[in-house]
Amino acid sequence: MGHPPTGAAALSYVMTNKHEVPRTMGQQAGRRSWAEPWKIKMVEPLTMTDRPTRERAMAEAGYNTFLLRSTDVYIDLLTDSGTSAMSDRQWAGMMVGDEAYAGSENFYHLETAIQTYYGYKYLVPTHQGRGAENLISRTEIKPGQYVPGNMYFTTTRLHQEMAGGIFVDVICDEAHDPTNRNAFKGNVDLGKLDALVKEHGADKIAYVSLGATVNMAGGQPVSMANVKALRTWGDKHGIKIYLDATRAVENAFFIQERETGYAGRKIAEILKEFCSYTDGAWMSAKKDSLVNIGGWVAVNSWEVFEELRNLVVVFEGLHTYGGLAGRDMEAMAIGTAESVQDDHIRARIGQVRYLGGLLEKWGVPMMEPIGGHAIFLDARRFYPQLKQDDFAAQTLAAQLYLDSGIRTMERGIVSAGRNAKTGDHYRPKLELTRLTIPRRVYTQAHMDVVAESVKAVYEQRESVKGLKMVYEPKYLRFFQARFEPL
Ligand code: PM9
Repeated sequence: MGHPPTGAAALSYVMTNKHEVPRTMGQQAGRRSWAEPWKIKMVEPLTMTDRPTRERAMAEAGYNTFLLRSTDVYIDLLTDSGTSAMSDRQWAGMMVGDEAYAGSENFYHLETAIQTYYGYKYLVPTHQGRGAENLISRTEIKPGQYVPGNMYFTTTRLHQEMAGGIFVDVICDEAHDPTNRNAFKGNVDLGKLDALVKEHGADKIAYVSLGATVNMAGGQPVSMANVKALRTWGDKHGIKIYLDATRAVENAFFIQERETGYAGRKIAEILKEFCSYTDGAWMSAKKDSLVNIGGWVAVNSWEVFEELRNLVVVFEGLHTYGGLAGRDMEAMAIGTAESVQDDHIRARIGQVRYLGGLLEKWGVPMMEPIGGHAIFLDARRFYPQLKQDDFAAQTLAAQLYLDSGIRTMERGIVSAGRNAKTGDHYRPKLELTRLTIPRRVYTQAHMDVVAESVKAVYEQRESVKGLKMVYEPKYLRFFQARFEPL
């Protein structure tokens, strides 16, 4: 295991990203403790259930945690999407919603916030991230074009495919190995991009779809050096770079922590610099921006904006509300400003690492290094007796719920879905169960309870058998598929 590099070594760390993150860095050892930069004003009681109740609920839900009722869940780590606790300022903002059909004051506040913190010129609000994905995919993809990206995301790839695009994975190889501890496992491999241009020609490439951080790779970051290099590459070939900015604030934290020259820079500055190398972005504001609903797409080109603004009225609503209430846009504008505060993001990732640190200590196999928004358990190593077709990660999510009422999510073969042309399962190398931490919601004591449950399930791992799929919906099957125990 290496030490943080200095001098010439630091340059190679940035340029090649072959540098390993030491475990002590993952846990922020040697530094004073992180603590939440807020105190609790309102609480929501949790339900605790007994094992027979959970067994019944899990069977009724077809062993799919998405089909559980939330009242049957104790600690909900299904997703960090739309599950944040809003601040008192955001709730106050909800009270000044301007619910005019057109030209709501809150839209202009949101527009200013996105211009200020993300730096793009033109903004179109949408009801959530996939609304924005639909608009940008329809605008920028011609049928038959390739869309290279740093690992697929479920809804993103589906919209790209529905617009006639063909997704191609161009993430670095390290991202597919859960034991590899490189610092920037979200990076695009420019060699893979070059090969794609060589094979098909630049005009067959719609744009580069850049996620930061990379959700399906375990919340792994993209370096500033990589996005800069991408910009240069895009300019050379006349290919645009679009950012999935859903967790770009968390990405900025890793750049501040790991990349030479950024230690003294503010998260807000790093985020804006990162975005400046891209042509535009789409956003699920339900994550970084601390709101329960909302999204946007923003670009620098007037022509692209014109097309997006045209389309939004078909699918979402007028271009000054995009399917949202005025109050939602106000909460999003305030949440955007709160999300880039250095203390906020340090505590947010500190909590994820706290949980990961406990599991690391107990030898539980997981995706390393610990990423931004979640702990991803490595179900292949957790249950070596199960084949991928036994749905190891889905099984692990079910076992965690049965043990303690904690709800997690599969991120493996079920999430990957099927190849639309061949009908075969996509078989991702990563077979992961995600423990996703909502922002500003749970305490350190909740994390202790979660860790203890994972440990208990790990200790009983040998007796576990897998699942078989008994119902499979056509799109995004992980949401509604049903299973039975083998
Ligand atoms: N992500 C998540 O839990 C919620 C839906 S899938 C269970 O991780 C990225 C990187 C996302 C994302 C949603 C979307 C779509 C786009 N990009 O859910 O439509 O993580 O707001 O955003 C989920 P919406």
